[in-house]
Parts: sequence; C-alpha cells; structure tokens
Amino acid sequence: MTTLGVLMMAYGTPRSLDEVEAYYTDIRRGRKPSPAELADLVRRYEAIGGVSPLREITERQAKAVEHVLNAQGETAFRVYLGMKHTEPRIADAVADMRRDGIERAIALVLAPHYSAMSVGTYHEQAREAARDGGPKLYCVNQWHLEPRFLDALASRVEEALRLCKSPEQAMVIFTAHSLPARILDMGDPYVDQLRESGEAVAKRLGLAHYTFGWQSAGRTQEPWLGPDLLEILESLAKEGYREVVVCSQGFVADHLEVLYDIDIEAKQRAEELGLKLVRTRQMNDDPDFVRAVADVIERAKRDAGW
Ligand code: FEC
Repeated sequence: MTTLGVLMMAYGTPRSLDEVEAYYTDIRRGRKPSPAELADLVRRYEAIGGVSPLREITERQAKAVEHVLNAQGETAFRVYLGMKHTEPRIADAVADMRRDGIERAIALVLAPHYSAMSVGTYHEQAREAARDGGPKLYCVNQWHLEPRFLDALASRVEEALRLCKSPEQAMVIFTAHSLPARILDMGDPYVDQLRESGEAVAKRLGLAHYTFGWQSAGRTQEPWLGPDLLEILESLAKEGYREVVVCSQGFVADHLEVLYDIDIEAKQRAEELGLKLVRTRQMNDDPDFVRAVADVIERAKRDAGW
C-alpha cells in the first residue's frame, strides 16, 4: 500500500520567552520589533504562563488526525507538521516527505477560512518547497463549511449558552483574527466565509441574537478589519445586553490570541462594562474536531482523484 502524505500546517509559537524576539521578527517578515513592542508581547506571554500551549496542541491534533485516518484502513496516511513561524518549518516537513518517498500529499492549514494573507501564504510556502522534487500537493483552501466542523462549533456555542443565566437574551459574537482592511479591495473571501460559517451555526441553533467581530488586530499603522471585539462589547453594554458568548471560530486551538486577547483582555473589559463573557471551548484535539479534520482530508483525497 502506498502512503499518502498529509502536510498539516499551523502558525507555530516560541518554545520559551527567549525565543519571542526571533518569533516576532519572523512574523514581521524580518523586521525586528522595537524594545517596547517586544516587551509588550513578552508581557502577554507571561500573563498566560510564559509559553503558549499551541505547539503541544498542534502536535496532538496531528497525531490524532493521523490515527483516525489510518483507522479507516483503505489508505495509509502519514501526517507531517510544518509551521509558518517556527521549527519544524513547512519546508522541513516537505523535505521529510520527500526523504520518506511520499509522492502525493494533501496540504491543509489548521485555520478553516481562506484568506490570501493567511492560508494562501502557507500554501505558497508549501508549493515553493515542493517545486523541485515533489511531492505532488493537493491544497485545501478552506473547510469552514465542513458539516462536522459546524456541528462541533454549534455544540460549543450551545454549551456556552447553557452557562448564561438567560441564554435566549445573550448575544453570541463570532470572531476571527482581524486582517488589514485592504483585503476587501483584493476580493478576498475571508469576510464572507466567516459569515457563512457563523450563519450556519446560528441556523443550526436557531439563534436570535448573534453578530460578527474581529480580534487580535496587528499593531501596525494601516487600518484593520473592524469592529474589534472590545468595541462590540461597549456597544452591547450600551444596548442593554448583560451576557455575551464569544465564539472564536477562526481559531482551532487554545493559544495567545484566545488565552490573552479573550480570556484576559476582553473579559476584563466586559467586567468593567457589567457584562458576563463566556468563551466557547476551543477545538484542540477533541474527538469531534479531529473527526471533522479527517473528513476534510478524505474529501480532498476524493477530489484529487487519489
Ligand atoms: O499562541 C501563540 O503563541 C501564537 C498565537 C497566534 C496565532 C495567530 C494566528 C493568526 N495570525 C494572523 C495574522 C497576523 C498578522 C499579524 C500577526 C501578528 C501576530 C503577533 C503574534 C501573533 N500574531 Fe498572528 N497569530 C498569533 C500570534 N498575526 C504574537 C505579533 C504581535 C501582535 O500583533 O500581537 C501582523 C503581522 C505584522 O505586524 O506585519 C497579519 C492570522 C491568524 C489566523 C490564521 C492562522 O492561524 O494562520 C490571519 C494562532
């Protein structure tokens, strides 16, 4: 039986506070952060315990998906992890596949919605690395409407609503990582896709109150997509809401942008405004999510005709 590769790609995170500067420089495409910017990022990592659990969770996700795929029996799958901003890099994973004689691989980013500025750049790196000598790649651009992924989101929103005193009065806010607003002029599908998956979850649950917002905007001069989660909390408090559920649907793991930006920063703002904020549980390596990702890969295999 030949083995089909899966190039699973994720953001990556520093292993320790000593690595934060190099990581931040990589995110900024080689431009070092100023001492103040670096200190601010170190402070946020310290606030979540010094390191982000992202690396460990990504590794668990990859192992669990490989296990589920191989339990089907028909095809042997081998998952290779490649990170955008830390080791092992996407190019390292592609080189490992080549070394292992993998001829075909499905490339998937652990981010469900497509933007040329996010998922698109992972695929560019993967294609570049595979250009000379392969493997042949089938790139999955988006998987935000995968039925089991929507089920997993819906069950987490339902669970969070159960923690509210008046679930039918609570506002559900679907968030995702903000991006520079210029993506709107590029005809990028990111904003529409976030609405599509949020609407699908709202429909599944018959939600009466839901809205969309952006979080974790970069600290750059140019305008980013808004409204920001913190602004939405202010408007909702003014409108008389008392409870909100934040569903960070663009992220599939616990990491800095969830554990700091929502659990510390947004919760503190909500408290000042007299709002109760409940965040939905992240997907991590929960079996329902792992099954959904395996479905995405199996679908991609069929679409590729492999
Ligand atoms: O837990 C961790 O250690 C890592 C958490 C983390 C994830 C993540 C995901 C995305 N980002 C996306 C876009 C941008 C753009 C910039 C940017 C900057 C940062 C910084 C940190 C950071 N991001 Fe990130 N991102 C995570 C962490 N990100 C830290 C730098 C300091 C800061 O601004 O907070 C701006 C780049 C620039 O300055 O030029 C753009 C997108 C995602 C979701 C998709 C994906 O996972 O790839 C989009 C997780």
